[in-house]
Amino acid sequence: MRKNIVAGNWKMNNDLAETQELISHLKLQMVKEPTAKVYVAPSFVNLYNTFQSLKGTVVNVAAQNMHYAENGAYTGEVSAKMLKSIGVNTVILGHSERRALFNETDELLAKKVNAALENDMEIIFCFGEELKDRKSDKHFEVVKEQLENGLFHVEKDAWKNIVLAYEPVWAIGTGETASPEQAQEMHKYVRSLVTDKFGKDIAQDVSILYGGSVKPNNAAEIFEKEDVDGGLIGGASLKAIDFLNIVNSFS
Ligand code: G2H
Repeated sequence: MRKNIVAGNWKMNNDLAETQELISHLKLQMVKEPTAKVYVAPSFVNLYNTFQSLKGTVVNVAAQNMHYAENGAYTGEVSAKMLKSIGVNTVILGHSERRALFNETDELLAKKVNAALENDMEIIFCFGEELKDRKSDKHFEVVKEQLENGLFHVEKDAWKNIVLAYEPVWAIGTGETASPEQAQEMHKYVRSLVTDKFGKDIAQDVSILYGGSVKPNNAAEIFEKEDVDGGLIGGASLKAIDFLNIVNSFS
């Protein structure tokens, strides 16, 4: 049975004091047994203190990115080894902002995927089409290509460490959400791609999250769709009450 997952992607938000405040609200208000596995992904600066503060709670901590090399002359970058050394075992890879603003290609992402798996890390792998792709009816094609080029080279065994996150770029931070039907349609398609390449068992077990303007008032109708197993939440994860409402949106 695949897991329900809700992950808060804090992006480049929250300084130290704001991070500590958000964590203290999360700790106070989080239920003991949420119906989803919960993650938060702070900036690198706040990863260690967030991990330490949330130790022993149900909230897991993920990094928003990492480099593929183990160490070396890569100014400004952070490796899997560094993340693991502070206890962080999960990384978000391929977020559309990394793809669009930092020129991350499928080929680069394939290297990052390999590095994460070599270090036995869990990956939340993001993909999704831009508005022009959807308008020209190329959204399935684009998503297929992103998955085939960035992720589908992995061994079957790697899938126990992989979570997928469909994030249509046109719905990110725009207030515009894909309809539950649009999300379901794409998630079902993605599961069929995983079935074709890796078999039914793996496809049925992999959690596929939806991301893009998920809010407390639309989470439930999206999460109730058969192939939607939770969400990657940006803006609404910055307020504990909103995030927790989303975490509790599973029926
Ligand atoms: C998509 C999402 C979180 P938001 O980027 O990854 O952000 O919920 O603000 O659209």
